[in-house]
Amino acid sequence: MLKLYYHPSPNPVKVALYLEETNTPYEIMVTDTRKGDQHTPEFRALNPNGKTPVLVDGDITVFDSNAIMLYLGEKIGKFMPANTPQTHAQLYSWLMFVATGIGPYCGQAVHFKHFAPEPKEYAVNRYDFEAWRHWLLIEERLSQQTYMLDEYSIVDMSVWGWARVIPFVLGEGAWEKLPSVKRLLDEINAKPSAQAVEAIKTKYTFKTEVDEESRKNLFPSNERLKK
Ligand SMILES: N[C@@H](CCC(=O)N[C@@H](CS)C(=O)NCC(=O)O)C(=O)O
Repeated sequence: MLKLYYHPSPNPVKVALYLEETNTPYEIMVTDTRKGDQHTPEFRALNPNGKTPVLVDGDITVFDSNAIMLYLGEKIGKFMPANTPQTHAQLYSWLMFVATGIGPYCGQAVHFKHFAPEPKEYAVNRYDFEAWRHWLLIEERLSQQTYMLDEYSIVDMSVWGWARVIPFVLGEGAWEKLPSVKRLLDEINAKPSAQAVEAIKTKYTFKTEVDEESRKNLFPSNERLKK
């Protein structure tokens, strides 16, 4: 059975959504990043980058959420556009846009707004600006068509992973400027597959506090400031 090394955060949830959407059996391998599970030698052997998710499929290991989405899409053959240069150009462009834009800028916006020490005005401004800029491009796309590609696909699932946490990233009023993103989020949230993903965090125990131990495990760069 597939093993999904998992924490209930934006990048791992998109993979769980794909597995639920395709009724693919999988085992959750709890990887509690607040407790430091991502830094063990066993985990680093699976993902040298020390981050969730990782998928183990027999003797095959895939890390990085969007790589896993492509791996599963190609293996299982569902929620992938037709294999033409035109449709794959759109697939790769938008999936990489999520991977290199939405994910990193939202992640840094969250870090600086909610977790970084002062002074942080410059960084908050930059990452909030960039996170907004990226989401407004998704909004524009989704205001013109129902899904990111011609049909519901792994790209929408990747968008969903981060759309779930938009108020935490951009602020409580964000949906007013992102109605089409909210439409897609609501549509996916209403699916039993998405509800099954949300239930994972209640079936397993994950640390919720962001205390000194969590900060040490999530933000190892802070250690350099103490020297
Ligand atoms: N590019 C990676 C980023 C993975 C990532 O940042 N994962 C987060 C959860 S969303 C994590 O494991 N954080 C723990 C840490 O940074 O130590 C992907 O898309 O999988």
